[in-house]
This record gives sequence, C-alpha cells and structure tokens, in this order.
Amino acid sequence: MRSFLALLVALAGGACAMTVAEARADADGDGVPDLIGQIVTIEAVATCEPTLFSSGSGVSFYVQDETAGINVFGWDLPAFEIGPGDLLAITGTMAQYNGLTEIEPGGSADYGYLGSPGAPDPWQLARHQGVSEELEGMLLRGGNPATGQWVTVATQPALSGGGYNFEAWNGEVALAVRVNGSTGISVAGLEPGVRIFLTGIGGQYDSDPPYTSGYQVLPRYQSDIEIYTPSVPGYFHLEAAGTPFAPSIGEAMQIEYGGPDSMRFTLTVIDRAGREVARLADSRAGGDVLEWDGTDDYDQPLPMGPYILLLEGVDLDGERYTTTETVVVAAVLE
Ligand SMILES: [Ca+2]
Ligand SMILES: [Ca+2]
Repeated sequence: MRSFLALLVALAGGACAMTVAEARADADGDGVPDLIGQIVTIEAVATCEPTLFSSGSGVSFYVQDETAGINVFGWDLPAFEIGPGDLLAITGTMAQYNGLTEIEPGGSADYGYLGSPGAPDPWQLARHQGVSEELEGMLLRGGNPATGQWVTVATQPALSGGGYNFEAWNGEVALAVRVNGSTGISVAGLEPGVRIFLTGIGGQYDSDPPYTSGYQVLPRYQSDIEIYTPSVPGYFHLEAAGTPFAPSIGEAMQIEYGGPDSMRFTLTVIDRAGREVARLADSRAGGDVLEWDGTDDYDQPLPMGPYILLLEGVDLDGERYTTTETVVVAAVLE
C-alpha cells in the first residue's frame, strides 16, 4: 500500500504545500478557518491510525507539522495503512465541525506517503496551561514523568456518546478529557484524586459560534492514560525539590515523605514566627509525593520568605519522629 501511495506523491507533489498553521489560520478569530471551503495541500506527520477516531466508517485522524496540527476527516474514505510517525502529503478541502478544524480529502488519490520520520514528541503542557486553538490537532501531554508532575482526575468518567468524558486538573486549569469509544480505552481505575500522566490530541467540541471554547484532550491508546502511583522508600524521610519557587508565576515545589508502613504522617508548613500556616498531610497512613503551590490552608498565597516543612511520623507504639526542611517562597523580579 505504501508503494502505491508513494506513486501518488508525484500527483500530490504538484500542488504547493502550505504549513498546517497557514491552512488553519483564523485571522478574524471567529474559530472558523479563514480558508474554509478552499482546497489546500499540507505535508504533515500522522499521530495515530486513520480510523482511530472515526465512528463506524471512513477516516478521522490527526496530523501535524512544526507549526500546528489538524484533523483529517472523510466519512466515506477507505482506510489505508499508515500509522503514527508516517509523513503524508494531503490535499483536501478546509472544513470545520463543532469548532474542530478539518482537512477533508476527496479520495485516496489525495494522499501521498512521503516517508516515516517518526512520531513527534508530545507538546508538554505547562502547569496551569489548557488546550487552546493553537494546540488543537496537536499531540499534547499533561503531567511530566521527567519532572514528577502529574494531572489529577477531577471528575468520575461519565458515559457519553459511546465514550467517556472526565476532567483532570493541570494545576488550577481543568482539562476536559474525551475518551472516544472508537479507541477502546478503558477508564477503569480513574476516579477523582487519581494522578495520571495524560497524553492525547488537542480536540474541540463547541456547538455554538464563536467556536472558541470546548477544547479537549483526546487520548489515543490505553498507554496515553498512565496512572501515577509514586513508590516511596520505607525509611523515615522528607525531601523537598524545586525550591526556591515562585507561586506568582504558577510554580510549585515537589515534596516527598515516607517511612515504615506502620507510620502515620503529619506534614505542616511553619512560618518564621513559628505559626503553622498550612497542613499538607494530617495523620495520613503511608508516604506520598505531592506538590505545594505556596498557599495556606485557606488557599491564600503566602508572603515570600523562608518556611519550615515539618514532618511528624507516629509509629504504632506511639513513638514520634520528626524532621524538617527549609523551603523558600520567592518572587519574580520584573
Ligand atoms: Ca476565521
Ligand atoms: Ca478550532
């Protein structure tokens, strides 16, 4: 099939390709591509199989280049053998469906296989960053195993339209996650409070103009929803990473604490005057890894300065252990 598609490159290559960002440009900001109804040619890498997001027949999948991503849609197009990492030349009509910008090829001859440069790395969402028009169609990731940051399931997955919807906190921004039924992804084990590393394509479902809301994350595979369960060593310890940190620009710090299974832990934040200003764990069984965003127990930002993290562990026989770490809430100088 690929060699057949390669032959078609000569045909597709005749048209001058534009970038995906140029194809989906929306200068007037109404959420509708300005080239709607026009035929364009792009060259972009697939981030999933052609039928992964199609409902029953045809193709619906995503491609992206260095500038942007886009949905490729054709309700009666035959499927063809490409997968994540394959570079395609695609000619089609610019369209829009509930805010989702699409390119709609007219037939198999509108595809050309250009090679397999490999799947792009997901765009790393910053803490507090949501999906926006610029990120629609691109492979995204919320939470980052490399830095120990995660997103937290906020709502129980709810059955909807043959799939599931749930929300997940990325810092203080709620991501709407749409688990499409066609992906076969199970939502077992997902409930509020569960931490995940989330990968998926930026999507949109907004049924009313202007089409500037309703952004989603669309996981492709089961492995795109990775449940994060920190493994904490069984010796009594407290570790603080990412300090000093500047909460005013959305930074948070990471704290790990733990000890023997029999211990219960209380973790508090003490200010310079010796007052407890935040209680991050209260007689909790088992260690944990958590983020602290520099707020007190009333969710108010604390003044800049040094603070003491105080970990208390109480054993079954009532024996009490304590340890401390100094952390610094900083400000960013303009
Ligand atoms: Ca427009
Ligand atoms: Ca859109």
